[in-house]
This record gives sequence, structure tokens and C-alpha cells, in this order.
Amino acid sequence: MRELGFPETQVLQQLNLKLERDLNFESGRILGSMCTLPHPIANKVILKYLEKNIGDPGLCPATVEIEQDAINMLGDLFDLRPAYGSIVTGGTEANILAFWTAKEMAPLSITKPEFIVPESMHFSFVKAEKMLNLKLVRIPLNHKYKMDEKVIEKAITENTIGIAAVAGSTALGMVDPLEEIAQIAYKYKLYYHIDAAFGGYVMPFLGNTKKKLPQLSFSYPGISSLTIDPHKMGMAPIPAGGIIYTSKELSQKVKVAVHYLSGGKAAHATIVGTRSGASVLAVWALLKHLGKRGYREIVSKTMELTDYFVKQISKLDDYEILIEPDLNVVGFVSRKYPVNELANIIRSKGWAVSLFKTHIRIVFMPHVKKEHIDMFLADLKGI
Ligand code: 0PR
Repeated sequence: MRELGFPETQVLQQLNLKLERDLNFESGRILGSMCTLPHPIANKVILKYLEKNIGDPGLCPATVEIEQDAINMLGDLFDLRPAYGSIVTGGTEANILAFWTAKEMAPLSITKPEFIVPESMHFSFVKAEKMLNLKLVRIPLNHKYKMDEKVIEKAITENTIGIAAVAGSTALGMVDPLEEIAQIAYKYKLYYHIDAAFGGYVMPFLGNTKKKLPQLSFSYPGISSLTIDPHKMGMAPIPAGGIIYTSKELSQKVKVAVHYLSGGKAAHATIVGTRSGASVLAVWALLKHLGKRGYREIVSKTMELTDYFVKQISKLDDYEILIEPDLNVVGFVSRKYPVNELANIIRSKGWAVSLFKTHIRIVFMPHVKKEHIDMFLADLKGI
């Protein structure tokens, strides 16, 4: 580090120059990300309230109230009134919190806790497994890339403490049979967590599309918690995740008390300590500004583009989609090249796509437009 700093303009110029190599969403080249260009209102809110630390809640009681309001608006999307929880750093923190809560809820007699999870789980579950000393019991996916409830029931042992399902899987955006799994969780009195980090901001806004998806609703009994990420389809800047619990008791299970804060005594129910109040306010502002109609419009455009891509790629002899998508995520393969070779070729043409063992993943986020997809399809034809 230099003794004497550079002038501001020079530092900003240096950054500009250094960052030229990074991709940006506006280029339309990022086809494999679950994040997107944040909505302008969120950026304004973030800039204005950047200093707020909701980790010292007594300093910002109004922000605390607004967080509760945002959680209630999110809960309301899934028929949960009132809702409990926090705006956190992302899906990883939310999922870890859910597993931690489940562990705290489990009978003390269970010394080797097991959690039933889908093979399609996000790798944050593995982080939770390691941190919390759990054993994940992986349920293989059926031909629709979903968990089968009958297999789940067979996997339950005396050590099982919970079941997790996914609503919008990382690899293919598939939705597990949520209600059937809830029935099992209810029957065996198990904690049931739904990872809707991606699907949470999509499923309530699908409207009258022909997609026949399971209902994501707290109106049926059995659900304990839900991950829903504003920094994915919620249009919020990073970091913004959400954890929602069905009861106050669950939302307080991992609370740690703190006595000395400048705003007075508090209790943290999140993993991070110092926490962005601005992120919380941005999530609230987006929900208020976009409303259901605004999110419905965003989701309907991304779904239209998804359908367009599926139709167009099906016309190409050399390619095949893995499965008809549930949400705005599509997996495809080539008949000519193994999938990793195909990814290399696509990437060499300047497209950022995700590579899974079985397929290439495209996520039709709001920054992806038809002209980008047409260019992408043209490149695919040429391979
Ligand atoms: N649950 C699901 C179903 C997810 O897909 C993800 C992340 C998480 C939880 C964890 O969320 P955080 O990353 O917010 O902690 N899914 C994306 C993925 O793995 C994350 C991502 C986003 C990766 C943008 C790359 C990227 O460019 O694809």
C-alpha cells in the first residue's frame, strides 16, 4: 500500500480500466447467472441508506420495522400471515439458518441428525451439513428431475430431523412435489424447509401460464421455513436473501443475545453480525414499487423468452433440451459434442453459460433479451 493516496479521479479511472475484463449484465452475454441488473429504485435506496447497520437494531428501529413489513409482504405471497424471518445475505445464509433451526428443534435424543434432501440441492446444503455436523440423505431424482415422495418416506429413519425440497432447482429450475412432501413432514412431525431461493420470486407471478406447477403455499400444513432471494428474481442488488419461518418460535430458535450494542440490548437471528440495512430497505422498496403486477410483468417476459428459446432450439437438429422447463431455466445438450466440450466452444464465442455434468444451463433473467437469444441461437447453429 502506498504512503500517499491517488486522487479520486485517478483511482476511479484505474478501476474502470482494471474492470474492463469483467462481464456485465447489460451486454446480454451472461446467460448462466441467477443474478441480474438490479432495478434502479433499489440502487437509489442503497446509495441513500448505505450507512445503516441493522445488526445494531436499536440504532435503526424504523428499519427493523420495515424489515418486518418486507417479510410480511413476502409471506403474504405464499398465504402466510403474519410471517417471521429476516432479510439476509443470500440463499446460502438462509438455507444454513433453516438447517440450524431444524437442528435446534430436534429432540435431544437424536445424536446423529439426518436431513433428507433432493439430489438437485444447491451446494449450500453441503456447507450446512459440514457446519452443523448433519448427515444429508440424498434422494435421487425421478425422470422429471424431481424428488419422489414415496422414496422420501422410505428414507425416513429414527435419526431424521427434517426434509428439504427445492422450488426452482439450481441446475434446471425444477419444482419438487411441495404439497405431497409437506404431508409427509406433517405426518412424521419433521422440519420441512423449501429452498425457493430462485422460484420464490417466480412462482407467485406465473399468472395464467399453462405451467402446471405445485402450489407454493403455507395454506397447507407442514412447512417450517422458506428461502426466497430478492437478489435473484427479486431485482435487488447483492446481498439480499430471505428466510421466512411459519412461527415466531422457529424464527427465534437460533437467536443469540447481545447486551452491549450502542442501540441497546438485541438478539441476532442471522449468521452475519453487521448487516446491511440498505439491502433490507431496497427489498421493501422493490416490493412496494413493483407490486404484484410489476413482478408479474417481469416474470411473464422471462417465461415468454424461455418458451421462445425452447421452441427455437427444438428446431435445431444438433441440440436437445433435457426437460420441458418448470420456470425460466433451461438445460440443453448437443448431439455432436460432449457437454464440457460444448461449453468450451460456447464460452470461446463470448457467452457465459453454466456447465453441469449433464447439460448447459441458461437462466432467462430479466437482463436477457430476445436479440441476445437470437444471437446465441445463431452461434449454436454455427457450432
Ligand atoms: N438455493 C438455490 C436453489 C440456488 O440456486 C442458490 C444459488 C442458492 C440457494 C444460494 O444462493 P446464494 O448464492 O445467494 O447464497 N444459485 C446460483 C447458482 O449456483 C447462485 C449464482 C448466481 C451463481 C449467479 C452464479 C451466478 O453468476 O447458480
